[in-house]
Amino acid sequence: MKGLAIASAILGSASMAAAHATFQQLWVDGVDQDTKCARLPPSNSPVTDVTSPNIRCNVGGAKGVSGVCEATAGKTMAVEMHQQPGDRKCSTEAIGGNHFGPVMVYMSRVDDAAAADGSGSWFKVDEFGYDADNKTWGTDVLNAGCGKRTFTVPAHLPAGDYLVRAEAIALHTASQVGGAQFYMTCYQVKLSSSGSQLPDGVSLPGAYKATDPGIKVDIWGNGFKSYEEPGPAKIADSYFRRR
Ligand SMILES: *[C@@H]1O[C@H](CO)[C@@H](O)[C@H](O)[C@H]1NC(C)=O
Ligand SMILES: [Cu+2]
Repeated sequence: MKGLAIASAILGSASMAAAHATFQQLWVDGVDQDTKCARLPPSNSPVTDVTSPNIRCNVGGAKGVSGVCEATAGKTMAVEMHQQPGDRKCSTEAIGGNHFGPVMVYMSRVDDAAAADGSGSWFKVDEFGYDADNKTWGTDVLNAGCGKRTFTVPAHLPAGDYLVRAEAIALHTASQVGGAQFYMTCYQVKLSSSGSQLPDGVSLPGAYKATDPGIKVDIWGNGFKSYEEPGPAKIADSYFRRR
């Protein structure tokens, strides 16, 4: 991977594209939905401006697709990332090279998942930032799991349509403002549930600042010991019990 990074520096952006990636597939309760309900980005290039509406669902992601995946609150979903469109080979790293950083999943309740533009309220349902004990990043978890990150959809959410936003942030050049690379895909989901509690959320853009400690961060320095994910705290079961 060190070799790849050096080659990238010499050859420039054309070879960098090989290390870039997109979230593409969705699994619902262990069943592969492929890209049926994914608003696939037009390329595997990152978004770098946290103030752009592209930070919601990537470039072109305000526009819906026809497919909607049906899911059930309290059961699992998995988001799946790969470097190239449709290349699900587990022998290829999901996100390559030195693209280390957190993996997070947000959800937003919407009237119509195929029409929503992502301008509503987003709450965080999953995150894996950095485990200092074993020096594992969220992106390492993706690479070890054939691109997949599995999480449980909170059981207390109301039934209805949602956008599910998967995000990986590559921090290899994030010691400078604007150096973090954001890779997002939104999925269109219809949720069955007997729940009735919708968490408070945040706006995107809005929730991130270019200088947040989880966005402008030197992960290579000797001083780097722990990592703080950007955005709101992940919704916990305790959040719902309070209400
Ligand atoms: C490091 O620990 C986390 C749990 O916090 C685990 O998910 C991850 O797989 C571990 N990484 C390695 C390389 O063992
Ligand atoms: Cu990159």
